[in-house]
Amino acid sequence: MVNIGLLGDVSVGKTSILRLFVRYLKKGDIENVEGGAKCSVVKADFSGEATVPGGEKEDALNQKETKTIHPNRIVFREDNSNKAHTIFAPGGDRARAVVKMGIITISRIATQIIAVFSLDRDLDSQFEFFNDVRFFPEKIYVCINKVDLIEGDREKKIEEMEKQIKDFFETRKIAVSEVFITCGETVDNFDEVEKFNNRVAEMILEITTKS
Ligand SMILES: Nc1nc2c(ncn2[C@@H]2O[C@H](COP(=O)(O)OP(=O)(O)O)[C@@H](O)[C@H]2O)c(=O)[nH]1
Ligand SMILES: [Mg+2]
Repeated sequence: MVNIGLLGDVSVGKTSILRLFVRYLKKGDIENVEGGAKCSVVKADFSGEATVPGGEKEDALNQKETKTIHPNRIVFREDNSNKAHTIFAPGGDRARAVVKMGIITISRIATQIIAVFSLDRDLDSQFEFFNDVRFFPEKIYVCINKVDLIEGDREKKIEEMEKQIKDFFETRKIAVSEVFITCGETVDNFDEVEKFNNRVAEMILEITTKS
């Protein structure tokens, strides 16, 4: 059994990634991605989300903006092997004591960590989040999310960010096993949305089945 911890600054897309993965399991799309296999949701707990009053999404999409207070959690099972795995996604707002407690707890119990970054934002503020995380395995995975938000030379931007992230962790004696480029949202103005949505599912399957 693998315990994955999805860690990263506020709004990089941790909760969205978890929700997208649940949709892949529920709709059966999980069988059709690379390395796909039949899996079922054992438990999906998003009770750690609190609605942000007047959040910008509230009217526009009739889908309320939420903020993670307590860690969200899903448990899923690989149907063939019957192995169950858990993914935890705590909040990112470590200024709140209760959120910070969730981050520290999850970093302790996770057997695999995915450090999530947003491609469209400055890295310094995103790195700050990780200064508080005390328990790191020797090797972690990195997810660069929101790939759809970059116009122009996307490849170059990804390459630069990858290098900075690897340097950041390697200075702290943490090796980066693999970097996944993802889109955690079902946006409709991005022609490669399916490919990068699939990367979310492929990332989680690869990490759980490899370990
Ligand atoms: N365009 C785009 N938006 C995303 C993506 N992933 C998440 N979002 C949006 O970013 C915002 C923050 O996402 P959320 O999952 O709550 O981030 P968290 O704070 O890390 O849990 C939400 O409005 C999401 O809809 C992505 O890949 N592309
Ligand atoms: Mg969240």
